[in-house]
Amino acid sequence: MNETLISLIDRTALRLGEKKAILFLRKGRLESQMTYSSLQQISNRVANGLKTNGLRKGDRAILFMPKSIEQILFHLGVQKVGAISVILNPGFKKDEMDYFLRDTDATIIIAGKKEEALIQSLDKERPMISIDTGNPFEEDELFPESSTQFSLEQGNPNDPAILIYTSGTTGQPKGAILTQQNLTQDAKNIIRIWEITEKDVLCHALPLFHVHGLCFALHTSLIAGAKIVMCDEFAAETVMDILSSQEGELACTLFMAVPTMYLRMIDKMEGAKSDFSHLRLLVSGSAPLAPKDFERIKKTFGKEPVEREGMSETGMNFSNPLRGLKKPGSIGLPLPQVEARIVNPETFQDVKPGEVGEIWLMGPHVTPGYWKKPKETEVVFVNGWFRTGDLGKKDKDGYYYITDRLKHIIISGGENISPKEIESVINQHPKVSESCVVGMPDEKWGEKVVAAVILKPGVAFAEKEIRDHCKQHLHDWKCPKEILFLNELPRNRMGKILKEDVMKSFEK
Ligand code: MCA
Repeated sequence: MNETLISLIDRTALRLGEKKAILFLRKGRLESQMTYSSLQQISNRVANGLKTNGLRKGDRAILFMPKSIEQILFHLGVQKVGAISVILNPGFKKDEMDYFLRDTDATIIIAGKKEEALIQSLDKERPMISIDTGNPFEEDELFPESSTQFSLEQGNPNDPAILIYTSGTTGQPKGAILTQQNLTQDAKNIIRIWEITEKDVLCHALPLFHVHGLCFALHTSLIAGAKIVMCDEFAAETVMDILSSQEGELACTLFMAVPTMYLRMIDKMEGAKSDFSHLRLLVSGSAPLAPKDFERIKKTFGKEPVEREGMSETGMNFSNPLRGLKKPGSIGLPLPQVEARIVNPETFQDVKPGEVGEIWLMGPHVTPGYWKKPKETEVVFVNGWFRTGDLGKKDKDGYYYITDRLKHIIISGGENISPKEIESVINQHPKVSESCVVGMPDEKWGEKVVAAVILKPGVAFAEKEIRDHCKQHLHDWKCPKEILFLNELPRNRMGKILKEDVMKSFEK
């Protein structure tokens, strides 16, 4: 039988039985926990319940809810049906959700209590299951009347398994399709290079709506049989407490995070000394880790972080070695079966060793494309090679570095944000003539979203109106941290806006 993500997880769960799989903490307090056999049996009930609600193989199921044990059980249930999990950021606003409902044409939505009203306001007809994730999880909570027996769908490596929406440079996010083969290849790669086993305990403080928290952290842990200490959200002091536990059921061996999280925790530590020698692996990713921050992590935790690189479209591509030289500023070496080239983006010829070019990838981990977007899919592939849109180079030891981006994407607190999407929202404001959104370097966020705005002639100053307008139409994380009003936007002779010059106007 072809391996699928869920067949690998199910096999581990059946083998490990009463071993603890997930300890769920809410606001730092241990609230509920689940063994591998409960995970296996309840996700069977959920799969049967979803089928009763009309979900079929290949359908899309949107999970629009807070991070919770229920969210994981629905994700596994959707996978057991052979349907496609679409896990979305619960902070999305009405316009954003309207787009996702249309783009996925989801058969069913699993919504949290707070998110339910927003879905209702958009589409009363679409089947929705509303889940109150605010109370401690009870084992008989989900579909108690459904059978705990479920025979898995025969999987096919090319079947789409999840959609991960990623900011597009054209404005609207694109649903990167990850197939069963993409996910199983990715998970096996990571388990292998980081030697994840059932002896490990992962501190999971990432959201589940990106490949970082979903694939690199959750899927690998469940397949390897590790225990997961899962936080409902990231809070620096909570995570520091967990990571400081050297024994007891919250004692961890692994931690994965974005640089902003590490910096928050280091600030909280304020130089206090703690022994983290029980942690065998600290991973940093989703945004570049500055060499100075590599050193700060090393100083605070007494261990060098492993910086790695991935994409929503490919899962993980590069990692510094678990055992061996970790190079600050480098994203490390290609993972098994990841083929990488550095190519001149104009001529498509490989650059000379050591020179900068666009990183192109090929391998069983690479997406087949974007959901219902054939044009956007066509432009990212050249003779089967995936164009990352990242500029980089390789050193003489084969270590890769990302040096710049060809695509206009801002990475704020590990979140990829499209300037175009924000500009189009700002430009809808009746007082705005045009705008230009750029990412400015920022100690806290890595890059922060800022907007230069040109008001229409004769209208009054409108900063608060524009801020409120953004908050109404955009996820909070996308809203500009700074708004600058200019008389005109700097342009070259062709009329193209000069982003570098716009950035200069924000330099203090
Ligand atoms: C929170 N805020 C942000 C962000 N997060 N602003 C900009 N960018 C952000 N990323 C704002 C909130 O709106 C709020 O604003 C204020 O900061 C405090 O919010 P809070 O939630 O307390 O922030 P935090 O907890 O201190 O830090 C946020 C965070 C979060 C935990 C770092 O940003 C996060 O979970 N980032 C990781 C996202 C992720 O999983 N990335 C992986 C995708 P106000 O005060 O105005 O209300 S990339 C990926 O998967 C690739 C493929 C890969 O390889 O990993």
